[in-house]
Amino acid sequence: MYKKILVAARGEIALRIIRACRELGIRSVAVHSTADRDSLHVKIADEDVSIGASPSRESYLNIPRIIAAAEITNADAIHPAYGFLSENPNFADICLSCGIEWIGPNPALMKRMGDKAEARRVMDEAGLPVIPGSEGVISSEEEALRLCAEIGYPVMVKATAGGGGRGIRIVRDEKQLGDCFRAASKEAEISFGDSGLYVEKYLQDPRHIEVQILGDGNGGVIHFGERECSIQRRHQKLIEESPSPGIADQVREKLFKYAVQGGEYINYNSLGTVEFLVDSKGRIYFLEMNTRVQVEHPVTEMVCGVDLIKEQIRLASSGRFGESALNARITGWAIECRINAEDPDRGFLPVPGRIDFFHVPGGPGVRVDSHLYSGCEVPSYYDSLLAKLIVWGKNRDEAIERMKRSLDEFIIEGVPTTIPFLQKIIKGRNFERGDFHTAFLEREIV
Ligand code: MV4
Repeated sequence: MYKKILVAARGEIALRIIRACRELGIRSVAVHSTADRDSLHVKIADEDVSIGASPSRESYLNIPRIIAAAEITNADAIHPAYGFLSENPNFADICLSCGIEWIGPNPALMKRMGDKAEARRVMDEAGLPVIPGSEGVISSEEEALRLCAEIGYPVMVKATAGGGGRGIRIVRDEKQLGDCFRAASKEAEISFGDSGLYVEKYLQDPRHIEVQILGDGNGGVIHFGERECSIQRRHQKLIEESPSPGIADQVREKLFKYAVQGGEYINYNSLGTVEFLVDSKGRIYFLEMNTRVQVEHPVTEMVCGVDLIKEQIRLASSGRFGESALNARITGWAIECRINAEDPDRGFLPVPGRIDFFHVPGGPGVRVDSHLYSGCEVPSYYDSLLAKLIVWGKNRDEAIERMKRSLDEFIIEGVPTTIPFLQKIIKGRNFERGDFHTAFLEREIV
């Protein structure tokens, strides 16, 4: 087992990973920017290294500084968490060539799945149903016109280097295609340095459901059930739950089968997520694969009784599944709300500031993953996630009641938060019915 792990991240997820290290008897190293010098992840880690100025580019995205921090502290491995460098195969390669182990899949797989058009092609080859669309990246506007006429409008144009919905456009008809194509291509070039696009048939009001998997790199892949992630705003998930309400058990079993099949086909060797869209008729389509731990992993942990981060670390060091991963069974229901420092009345504008008072809910079935404490500062440089509130209940009704009372108990003073907005959704009729087709959240796709 590793003796020391450097966590290349900040916020709640850095804390989460440091906690897993502590339980495994592994020493932890936190890295931090100037703005984060008083952050909780720095306080609870065994060691910490200051890696640069507040902007992410100068600290959490600064590869030489992070590698230097790992060398100075003699860390055996780096855990990239989510965000920042977690999906950067180049960073993974550099770690490995410096003799530092990478707690994630092998870099070649990260690269393949990071290219969304390539991922589609590979999963099609693996026998997964993919959304009708282009076979790879489209090379010209003329080719796009020809293809889209074949597929039939509406279509979606997506950046191959994007993912999670960044750099996508709906195209309603042929007349819009040229403009959308050029705009998306330019945007992709600016955001990702890769202008490559692919197209897919636009599915009307699908559900977004993902399956958590763990692969051992020897052909073994296990799954930990699904997560319903349909409640999003501008491609940011707001509420996730497991299991997904309102899909038939046959559909659920197929999702598991496809996720495992996909993981086996690529010989996946870490924690990962296979994302699907499911239409109102229960038809399943592969969407993307994420090669990192995800924000919403705790809902899976709550229903499976597994510590996914510990299992991921154990697997990275030994190449074998742990007993608790192999014995995981799904019990009850879990829901997660993401609480952000944003003002819903000002278009969800992120609002940094001092947390004057912080009180978390507790009691049976309640978990809060947060890096906040009374008196801490929320810097303006990073994403606005303040806390994840996760509840477990023996069934969905109990989980919903727990979520309502936990949101009521939560006190965050000093910055506006999305708590009132989440309360409105959770208390609403559509959420209660598990009916997300009706798009009760404003669903701006572009
Ligand atoms: C789609 C889609 C419809 N058709 N792709 C991609 C990333 C994720 N944030 C949502 N994505 C979508 N991809 C095709 N071909 C619709 C969405 C979508 C969505 C899907 C399920 C639930 C909520 C959604 C909100 C916006 C976009």
